Amino acid sequence: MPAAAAVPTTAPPTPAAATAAGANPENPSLRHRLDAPLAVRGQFPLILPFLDLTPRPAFIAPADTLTFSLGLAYESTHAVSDDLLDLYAADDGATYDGRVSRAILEQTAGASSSGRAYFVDGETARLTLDLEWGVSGRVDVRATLPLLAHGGGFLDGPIEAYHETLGFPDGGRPPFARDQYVVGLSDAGATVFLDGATGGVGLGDFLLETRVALARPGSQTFALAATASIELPTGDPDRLDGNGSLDAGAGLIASWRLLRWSFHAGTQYAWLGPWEPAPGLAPRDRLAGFFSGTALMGERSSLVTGVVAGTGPFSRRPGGSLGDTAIEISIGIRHATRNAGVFEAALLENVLSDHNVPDVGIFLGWARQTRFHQRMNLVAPSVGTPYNPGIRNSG
Ligand SMILES: [Ca+2]
Repeated sequence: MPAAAAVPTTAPPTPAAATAAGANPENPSLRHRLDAPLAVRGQFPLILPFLDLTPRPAFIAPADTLTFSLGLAYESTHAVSDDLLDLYAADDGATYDGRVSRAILEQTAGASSSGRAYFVDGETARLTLDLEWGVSGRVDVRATLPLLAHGGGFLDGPIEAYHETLGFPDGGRPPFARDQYVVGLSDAGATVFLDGATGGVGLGDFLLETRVALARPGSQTFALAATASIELPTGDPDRLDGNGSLDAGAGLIASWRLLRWSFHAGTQYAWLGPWEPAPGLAPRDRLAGFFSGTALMGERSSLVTGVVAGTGPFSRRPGGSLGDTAIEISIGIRHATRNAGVFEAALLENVLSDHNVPDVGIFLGWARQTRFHQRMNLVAPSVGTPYNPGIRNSG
């Protein structure tokens, strides 16, 4: 079976035309699979309940295609407000045995000039099941169901050793107990505090997105698209898997292809619903942006880099970086198989010393595209269509 047989295209361009159009590999659908940004949103446990920007290309999915994707992000986070860190660093965590309780968090917030204290220490796995449907070539829709698992994890020791070996700042980890799961925020008398992960896997907030082409929908070299998103409150607010209310967003994305390079940039404004546990703790809407650069390497592989930055939902305040702009970078590789599938693996990193993003993580992804009508077995392919009838039974 030829490459990407499930996504037939018009006659392949000549090699010269392909280079001029930046469509190398020659098959545009193969390129579409290789040069998208990594679909990784902000993973900070206190921001995870809210709608955030997930980077997407501006190129709309071809009409009548269905793409099923799985993504797994696993991240380790350690974040602490300044006064709380000072308290524990004063005697190297001896007094409280390196453990933060709700009472200590609230006392520290009350005594702080900012009125705020926070502590986030844990590891979170987020698995996304994602279905994208190319409606018309100008419009596509996507549904994403996240599944979340939280725990103390196992990475605190290795991360401290890694920071020490490479001479990186320790991020305030040493005075605190290792491999615990604690997420706490106390601000102006309101507190959210989770000590110990609730076991098992929980549903996150269900995300619906659409993209609409704004310019040159057929172009393989430049695309501009508007986006609209709604996040439904399907996640349990008590596990911090959701915020318990509806979030909505609107945005703009642009993509360029130049020879073997592709660039994507986008922004999204999100109107966030109240945070059910304590509405006053997360009062701001979220503004986020991303930039992604990808380079095709060889016939079926690519290098994918990305930066995602966002502000909100927490207000800016001295005494910690919780309300500052959060910036996460990613770098990964992607490989397209010969049967319309794609595998990807990436490293997620926090390059700044700010305490408002996870420290380090990995992302693994897999996607496969197929034709909607064949997959759903709704119509038999008529004579002369480019569809391969055999695909119906090929799984
Ligand atoms: Ca939400």
